Amino acid sequence: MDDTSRIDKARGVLFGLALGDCLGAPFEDKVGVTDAHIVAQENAGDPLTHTDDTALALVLSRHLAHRRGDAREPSDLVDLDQLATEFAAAWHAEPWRGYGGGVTKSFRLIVEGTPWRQAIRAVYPEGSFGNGGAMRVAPVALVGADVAQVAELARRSAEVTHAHEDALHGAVCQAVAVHAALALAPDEPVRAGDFVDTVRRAVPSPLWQDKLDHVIGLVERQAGPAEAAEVLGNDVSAPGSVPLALLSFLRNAGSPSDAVRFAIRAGGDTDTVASMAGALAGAHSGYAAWPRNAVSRLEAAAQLHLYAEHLA
Ligand code: F2R
Ligand code: MG
Ligand code: MG
Repeated sequence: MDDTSRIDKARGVLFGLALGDCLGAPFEDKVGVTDAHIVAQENAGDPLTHTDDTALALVLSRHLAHRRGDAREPSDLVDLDQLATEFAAAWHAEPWRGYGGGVTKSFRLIVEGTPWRQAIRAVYPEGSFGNGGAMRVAPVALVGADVAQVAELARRSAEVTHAHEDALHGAVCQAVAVHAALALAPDEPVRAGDFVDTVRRAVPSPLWQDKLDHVIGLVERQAGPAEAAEVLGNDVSAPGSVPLALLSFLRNAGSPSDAVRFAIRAGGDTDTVASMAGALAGAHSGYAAWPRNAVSRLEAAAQLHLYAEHLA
């Protein structure tokens, strides 16, 4: 892949993540949302304001970009102590971005001086299984050289807030899927079975294998958003949202706006599912495939361009 294509795909990932978040946020937990409602949002004149999903993805992008020059081992790209501090500082600067209840308490403890390993177990002793690790993980797919590196970086980027194994599997699932989508040419059809098999090998857990089996079944019978949400879930947990994002992409491969709209019409945690679907669709189709009017209105557009160029 030449430099221009690599940068276009990196922009596709980060702008897709942010666009899905911004377009999905107004529809969280709303029922009866149609394509017409979402298209009106895409074409409105207002700036598009992001939530915690994009805010933390920007922090992770900056972290990876800064560490790139110094890292001796690929795993050095994520410094756990530093990343935990940077995430907590982002929450402290903008607590109104719509953060989850558990992570809010953890970030407050970290800002007050509690070591992060202790802070993230203070709320849920078994760790959070929320989708916060997965929603922000896409930038690691831009810097990991292969599936093993991407999976390791995904786990490291997630474990500073999410200790539950399902949250870590969710981050790995999303990051490996973005990595696999980046490897496909924009005009290359996505073979859902092969694609899901790549992801499947990275998440060796009965629950996740079952979820991925359902994804394949739903692709085969061309399920719509309502059935997809009923079978896979559409909530703030990692297992209840990451598979739905993957399905939204696979059901609309080659048409990024439709992938985001499908995710939003599935309801529930719409900012996060649409954001993860957007990152996947942008990884496959590239920045050029996103509607210019909408991406130019993203409040973080300048930072997204900068980090995409750094990480590409
Ligand atoms: N939280 C939201 N949206 C709803 C609230 C918006 C706003 N704050 C408001 O008040 O209106 N969106 C964002 O949160 C999700 C990412 O969450 P994250 O970062 O994983 O946070 P957390 O708090 O760790 O987990 C989220 C919820 O999952 C449940 N949960 C997690 N682990 C649990 C456990 N071990 N036991 C029981 N419950 C657990 C809790 O309900 C957590 O609050 C994204 O959707 C992002 O957009
Ligand atoms: Mg959010
Ligand atoms: Mg959300």
